[in-house]
Amino acid sequence: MMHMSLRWFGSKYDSVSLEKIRQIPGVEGVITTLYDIPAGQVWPKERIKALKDEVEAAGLKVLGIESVNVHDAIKIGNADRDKYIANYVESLENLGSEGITTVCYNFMPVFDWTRTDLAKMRTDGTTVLAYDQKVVDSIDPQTFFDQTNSNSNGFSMPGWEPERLAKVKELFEAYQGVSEEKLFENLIYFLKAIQPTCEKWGIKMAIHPDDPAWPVFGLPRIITSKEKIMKVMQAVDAPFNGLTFCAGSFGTNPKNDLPGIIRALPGRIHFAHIRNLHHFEPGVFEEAAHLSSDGSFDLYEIVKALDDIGFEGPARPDHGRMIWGEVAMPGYGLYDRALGASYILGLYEAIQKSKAGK
Ligand code: DNO
Repeated sequence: MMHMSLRWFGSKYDSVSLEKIRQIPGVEGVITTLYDIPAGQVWPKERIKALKDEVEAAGLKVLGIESVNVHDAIKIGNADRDKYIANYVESLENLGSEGITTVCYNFMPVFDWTRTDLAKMRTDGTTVLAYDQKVVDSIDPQTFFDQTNSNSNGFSMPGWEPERLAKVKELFEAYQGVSEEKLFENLIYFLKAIQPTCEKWGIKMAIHPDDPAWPVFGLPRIITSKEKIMKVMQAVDAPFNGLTFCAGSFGTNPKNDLPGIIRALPGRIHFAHIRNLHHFEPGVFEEAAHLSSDGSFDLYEIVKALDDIGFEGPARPDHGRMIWGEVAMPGYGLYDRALGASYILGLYEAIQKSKAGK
């Protein structure tokens, strides 16, 4: 059984309240985080407990964390990485002991997800996030970062934390010499180091694919296709080591067969991000409404593939359009994600009933 959730950044950071999330039919809980804790620092047990209490008091569950971010020293493989890994392990201990056992993270250097337009107007007056490779090719990373941050409706966006990215240039220098192979080795080193703690608490680590699914600004990317994710799954072949299946990220490359990726990973998909994109040409796309008819993906086939492999984790509607005049963090308004949740749950119900021969 798939568990429907909504991402929630915490009461200080999110324009959407838990009370509103609670009113979306079928949404059982939230995927949340301690947004103010920079990558590399320990998540205190009291803070985790307070977060859990707040969510539960609103009648919801904490279905997972997105994200416990990985410090760049770990990704780069710096001499001090073990210190940051020890902190990560402590955060996992604290989460595990509070019964929180699904943890999403990514291993993208410097930038997390990348979009070139945070509010592209569509013909129906809605706005969406969009990507055009030509724009990325024409500007330097610092300008890109500054533009992204000044167009975010005043919200600090996940993966674009000002303190981490204040020194984009230095970070880029630190990644000099980190090849794809090196980044992969550093990921495996990290996974092996956290494995005992994950197994102790039953924590499922769910790596998020790279978005877009190719190198940007010359930085290496290692989670971009079925072959690449299988390599990570095989290198540490244990159930704790799993994937956040993200339709929108793998789907940036039209060559990725989304249901095929899902079907290749039974037991290893711990979390699902379900959304749709509309492709114009290779490297140029915009995010669409969740409906299959609005974009390039077949959402029915995606939900069906998840169901067929026995997926039992949390799923969330991913980035929504900005509709009905809502002002929110780009991609993370209430209205379109609520429509997305209802649509996905509708597909899910139909799949269950047709399986039962009804
Ligand atoms: C963007 C998100 C990503 C994702 C991280 C996971 O909206 O999908 O920021 O949360 O890559 O660590």
